[in-house]
Amino acid sequence: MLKYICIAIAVLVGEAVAKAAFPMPRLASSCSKTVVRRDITTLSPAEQERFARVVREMHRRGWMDGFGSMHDHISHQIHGNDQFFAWHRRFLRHFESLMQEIDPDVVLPYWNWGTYWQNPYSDPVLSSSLFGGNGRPTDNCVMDGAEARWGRNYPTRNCLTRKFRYGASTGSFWPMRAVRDVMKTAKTHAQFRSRIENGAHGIVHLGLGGDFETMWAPVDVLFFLHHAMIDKIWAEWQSRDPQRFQNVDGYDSAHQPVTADSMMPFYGEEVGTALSTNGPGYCYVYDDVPAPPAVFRKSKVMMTLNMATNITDSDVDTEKAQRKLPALPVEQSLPMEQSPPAEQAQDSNQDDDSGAADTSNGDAEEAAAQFFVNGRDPAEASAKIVNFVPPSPMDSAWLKQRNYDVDEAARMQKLVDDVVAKINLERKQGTGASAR
Ligand SMILES: [Cu+2]
Repeated sequence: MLKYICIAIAVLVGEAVAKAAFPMPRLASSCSKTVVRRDITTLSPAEQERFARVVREMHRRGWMDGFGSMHDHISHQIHGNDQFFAWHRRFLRHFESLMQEIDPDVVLPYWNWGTYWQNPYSDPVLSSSLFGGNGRPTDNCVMDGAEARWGRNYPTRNCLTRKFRYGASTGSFWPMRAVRDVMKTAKTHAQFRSRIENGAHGIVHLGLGGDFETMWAPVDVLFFLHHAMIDKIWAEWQSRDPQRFQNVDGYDSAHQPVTADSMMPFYGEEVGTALSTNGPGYCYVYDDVPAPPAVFRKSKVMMTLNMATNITDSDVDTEKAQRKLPALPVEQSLPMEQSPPAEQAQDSNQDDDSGAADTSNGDAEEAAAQFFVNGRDPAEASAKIVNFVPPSPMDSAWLKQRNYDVDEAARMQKLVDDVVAKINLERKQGTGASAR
């Protein structure tokens, strides 16, 4: 008990200091409702605009600098070790809760880079109607989309930058089929974390370049959508075994074991409290991942804190209700018909590697393939199946500099190469295989 009181005092002091510049709302100890995080491309134009409005306001208040700075300062504690998944889940929830201070009905969407894994630079998410694309050639400043001409004040005063890996293009990302391969084969949390962090996760940071490939990447809101995708992938892996909502394994940056009782850096809450997306204070599910079972771990630290400051669940809820802004003139309900098709939801839990996988994205993949036949006769191109291209290896200097595991990255490179070769072979044989 004394331990938790000490931690609670430390958290309260830390909060007071942090609050001066950057709000750190404490998580509620219950859920008044559970929200659905969706693929941003399935949001209606009005919902997308509403989201853009909120993030512009967060930027105006300087909060994006706060997120970039915070992530950069503790980067070695939250990357390259098994705090990675839980800490980033908490970090996303922090971001989402600040979004909700501005507009209580906005939910963090995710960026499904698996849809346009072949030609991410034609992904609508990277278009001017959403997050904008590459920085301009002269100074890499992002000039279009929701973050057009944004400035940042961390780590220096500059514009927000992106610098795609290959000039005009980012290079390929991972197809979901390769991600699901990892979901299937990784048995422990540590294995799964290392494979995802050093594979599918890293390639997106490297591909977008500029601020996105640094440890202050959270100055770019797109960081949160990319990490929501990573969080969704973790949630899907967890949904395959209920034990994964209760326990973690592996090591932290100080080579101490990570357990459900370990504290998350900066937040001072137990890792165990972040293991379920719809546990107390988190209160969300993903649109195509089965909802976690209703077994939650309540934080001993938070209960002690709430006792110390007399905050009860009902206070938190009332406080939230009072903060509600007047309703905005847009539809409030989530249009369910815009959710991914049912086949995809089934596919998310499917271990079967065969051609029975979801093919709803075939058009995007064919369009993606067309990119690589630029300059060829279109008739010839459509008559011929053009091979998909796997992501190219991440440079080892880049990996080392950012504390990635070079050996794991090489193993993941082999895995994604093999999966893409398999997809290409199946396409050639006309077995109707899908990359997802
Ligand atoms: Cu991170």
